[in-house]
Amino acid sequence: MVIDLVVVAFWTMLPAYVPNNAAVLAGGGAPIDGGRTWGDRRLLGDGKTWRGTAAGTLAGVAVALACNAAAGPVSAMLGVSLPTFPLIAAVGLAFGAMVGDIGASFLKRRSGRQRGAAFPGLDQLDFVVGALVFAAAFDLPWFLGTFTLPVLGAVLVLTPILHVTTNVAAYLLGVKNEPW
Ligand code: CTP
Ligand code: K
Ligand code: MG
Repeated sequence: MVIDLVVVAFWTMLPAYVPNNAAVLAGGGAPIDGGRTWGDRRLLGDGKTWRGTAAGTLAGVAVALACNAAAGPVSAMLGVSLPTFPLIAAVGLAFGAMVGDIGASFLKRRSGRQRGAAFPGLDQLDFVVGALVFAAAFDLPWFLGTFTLPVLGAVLVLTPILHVTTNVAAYLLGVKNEPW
């Protein structure tokens, strides 16, 4: 069933979805690039901070641990088989999501985009690519067993939709400066 697939994809990516939103709430303080520039442009910009990155990663791992505790009952309730997250896989998903977003900022600055500028496509998938690559690198057996092709496909369709809706919501709530 398509709905089961969407539920599994959403659950499996939760530790990667939470970090960026947590970083928005917790961000601030020293930028990772320390203000450094390459040519006349910043390396990453003031929007990528140590505090946001650490808080985002911790939040994603915390969500994974909560999911582990809830996986049994929630699976039974919904009648689907939801995965649990080994700690190393959780760290891979959460930290990878942050790294993907940071990598996108690097590309944005290189291409002349100011902090906060939109980069359609990249904005919606940077953290997914980062999360998947790091999860695979940190725990390949778990990754291969969890991200089957149908789940992967559902993730790639679901994520941009969720990203757009959560960011518009965060913008309307006044917690995010731009609706992307
Ligand atoms: N944030 C942070 N550290 C991160 C990611 C995000 O502190 N690693 C915080 C920053 O306060 C940032 C906000 O979350 O301004 C929104 O994140 P994002 O939209 O990714 O950053 P932008 O400010 O839009 O910067 P960029 O153009 O580089 O994406
Ligand atoms: K971003
Ligand atoms: Mg932004």
